[in-house]
Amino acid sequence: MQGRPLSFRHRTALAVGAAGLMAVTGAVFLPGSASAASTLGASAAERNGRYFGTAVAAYKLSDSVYQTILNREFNSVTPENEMKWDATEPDQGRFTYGSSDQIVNHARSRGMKVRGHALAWYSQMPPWAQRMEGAPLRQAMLNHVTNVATHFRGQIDSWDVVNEAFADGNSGGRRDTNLERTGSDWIEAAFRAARAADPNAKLCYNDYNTDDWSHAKTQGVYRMVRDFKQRGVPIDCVGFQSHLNNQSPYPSNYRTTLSSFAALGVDVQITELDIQGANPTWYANVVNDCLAVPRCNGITVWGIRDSDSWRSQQTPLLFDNGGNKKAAYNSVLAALNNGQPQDPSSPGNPSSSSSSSQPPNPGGGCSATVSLNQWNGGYVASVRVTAGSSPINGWTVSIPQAANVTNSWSTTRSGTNFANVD
Ligand code: 9MR
Repeated sequence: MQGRPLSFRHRTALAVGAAGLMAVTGAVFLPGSASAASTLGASAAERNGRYFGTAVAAYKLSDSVYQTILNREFNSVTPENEMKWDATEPDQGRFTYGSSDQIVNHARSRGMKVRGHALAWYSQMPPWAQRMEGAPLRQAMLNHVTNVATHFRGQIDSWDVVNEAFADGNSGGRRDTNLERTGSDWIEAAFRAARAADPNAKLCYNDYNTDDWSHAKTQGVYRMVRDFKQRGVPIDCVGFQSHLNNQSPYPSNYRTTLSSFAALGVDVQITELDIQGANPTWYANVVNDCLAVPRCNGITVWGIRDSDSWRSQQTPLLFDNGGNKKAAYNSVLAALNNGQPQDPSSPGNPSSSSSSSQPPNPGGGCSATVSLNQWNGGYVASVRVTAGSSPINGWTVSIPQAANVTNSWSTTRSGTNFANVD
């Protein structure tokens, strides 16, 4: 094992073979016993209660093809535009909730979660707010957050409290907007107002182009979240929009991004996923990465059919214009169904205890323990790698001989004998 500096100290790894040796990272193998849910939402729910959601437009709920797919496949919705500032407060102090209530009622009456999107955002502000600045804008923003979060109190699983407040490019700093110019603490003020209005909703910061761990923008958001956690600003989650395309490809360190944020003590959510050309491999990678991070609550795709997408010409979604499942759909469902039913770190997980052993010679600054749980048809081996005096973010568990690996979760294998995580 080798250590490299970073922020989390423990990782749990699981593996199973039908007979013989195993090893790897964060994986469960259930030969012959994997459940095979037939819809995205049902499968995600079996993975520790995760959700698989979609953006929804209220005016499409009367489209029978659209509604049939929505109700069949998804267990979370995000109003695509209906909760934005321009929709909910078109004139200052006059709040309108018709279309947002319609989506919330549709979802909740069917047991779906609702992601609220978005309370404070420089874009899609109503014209009256666009014209404001300084203290009056700050007060209007906080009043808006309070009013909208109060209206939906108790109905929202997670709120995008602040959306897209960081700049693109290499600065790692904030985006220059009229909200930013009200004082750089406007973001934490928005979070505090949201917490006061709806204490039970998870409060998220949400942004795009924050998928690549090495990007300045990702690091800028990371520093803000770390600071918020240190100072007790009420933030519960970070949303990664993950609009992936040829200019913003799936990054191989995506899992590192998710786990690094999670290590700060926040949940992570993939909030607006779409992928140019609906590359099935990239879609599966995103699912696998979410499943590998216990605090990744779920995935939302940004629309149902390609024709519903804000980037429809890129055909980035899971269903074609006729509502037929695409290859990416099958890839996503297979990845979900391959995920372990329950995270090893969850309380009460029966596979997390049984026998355990310590390798004779833990290497470097870290150590590992292995615990084994067997049942008919296979076994789960849990490998817990623990950092030594300094944190690590890269390590490898090697399999001495090729194990009979039948399935994996949270695992990147190279060759037949190694499992790597970074
Ligand atoms: O999909 C949304 C589209 O219908 C709107 O015209 C657009 C206006 O800004 O917003 C789109 O959704 C955005 C989301 O609210 C925030 N992240 C980027 C999304 C795609 O632009």
